[in-house]
Amino acid sequence: MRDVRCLAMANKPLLDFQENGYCVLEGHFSQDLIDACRDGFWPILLDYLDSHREAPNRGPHRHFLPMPFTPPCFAPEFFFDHEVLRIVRAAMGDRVVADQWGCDAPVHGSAHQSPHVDYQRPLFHEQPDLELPTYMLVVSFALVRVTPDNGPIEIAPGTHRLPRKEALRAVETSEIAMEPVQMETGDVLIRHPWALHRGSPNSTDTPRALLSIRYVRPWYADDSRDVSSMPRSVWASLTPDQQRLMRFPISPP
Ligand SMILES: O=C(O)CCC(=O)C(=O)O
Repeated sequence: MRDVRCLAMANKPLLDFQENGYCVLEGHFSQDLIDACRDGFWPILLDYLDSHREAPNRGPHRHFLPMPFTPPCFAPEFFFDHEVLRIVRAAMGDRVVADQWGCDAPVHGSAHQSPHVDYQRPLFHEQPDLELPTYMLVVSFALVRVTPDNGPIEIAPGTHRLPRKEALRAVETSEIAMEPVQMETGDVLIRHPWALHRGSPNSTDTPRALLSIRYVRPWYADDSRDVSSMPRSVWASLTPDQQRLMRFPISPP
């Protein structure tokens, strides 16, 4: 009986992901890793925000920038976490690859985005609403606590399983309510990019940095977001199994 309960607990995140289009693993990543990542990345983020203040690329006062692969911004633990990969592989098979690594940072003055999905084109344009198995998903974690004040991502649960028009109508009429995802540092959000979602306003003076890794089935490719190159020395420090999971450009030595 206890084993059955353990199994049900272990599978809950995967079932939530499949049913609602997202799940959260609470307190999953180590605080030390997050703190080190934040310490390394914060000056880069502030410089970027300073030079791109007038050129937000995700709506007013909302920025996306590719994450560097230099430690401590990059840590293998973020990409090769056993439990996260168990869920990713259960959803998409053993041969998944990671192909995006970036930061979304709404800043003071940002507003609600329109509800949207994270793919630009349906896989089969002639059947845009064809119900397909998952072929990409996004794993995110925050460098600061995400509270109602600093712009939690909002997700409309279950909309990844609806035809797009129906999903949009259900959200517009509030038949399906958007759920703000508040996060502690260390929490990991695993999200189906087809579930309608939107950024919400950050009314604080601290950028809300949410880092995301996209995993895809090995045959799927698009260049929907900028990515940084991985320094050759970082690539060389990975095991062959880890290298097989990473599909990023590698910088020349
Ligand atoms: O950062 C967020 O809260 C969501 C951002 C987003 O969905 C986007 O820019 O497409």
